[in-house]
Amino acid sequence: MSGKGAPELTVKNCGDLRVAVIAAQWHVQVMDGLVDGALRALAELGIDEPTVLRVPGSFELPVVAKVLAGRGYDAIVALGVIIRGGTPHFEYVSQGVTAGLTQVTVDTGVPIGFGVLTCDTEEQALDRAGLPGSNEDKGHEAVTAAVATATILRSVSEPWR
Ligand code: DLZ
Repeated sequence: MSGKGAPELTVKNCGDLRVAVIAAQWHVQVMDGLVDGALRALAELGIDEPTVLRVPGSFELPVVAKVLAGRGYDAIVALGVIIRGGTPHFEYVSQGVTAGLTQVTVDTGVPIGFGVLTCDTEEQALDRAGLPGSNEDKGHEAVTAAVATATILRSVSEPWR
């Protein structure tokens, strides 16, 4: 999957949205970049006081997302980095997180920005982490997508005039 073709999203009137960022702790340098990118995006959107929670690893993201989705958040952003090793563990954790977050967002109707990198190498992850020299900024992208989706949902949940 390539980052080419990503849209330039414009998101307006979202400063009042309640947003939570959940971030795993494996691969510290990459995670620091993802979290910084997410917080930068929130500040640009005028969302000044997001909830930020750190969980042990990416596998813990779905359960926390599910609980937060039931507590009134308008959008959730899940950040993690999973790097392939020499065992099938990579596949199990990657599939578990992806399926878990998908289930939570579809079942609850709360948009979840998917900022979980699944990479063969740490170099690939660093290139997507929004750090100086990175080509992509996936934490920033995940926030923009989640908040954009929350504004779309809010626009259609208002009564017809
Ligand atoms: C165990 C594990 C491994 C091997 N690799 C990663 C990883 O690359 N990225 C990540 O976020 N978490 C990893 N974990 C931890 C699991 O996500 C989880 O925290 C543990 O299995 C405990 O439930």
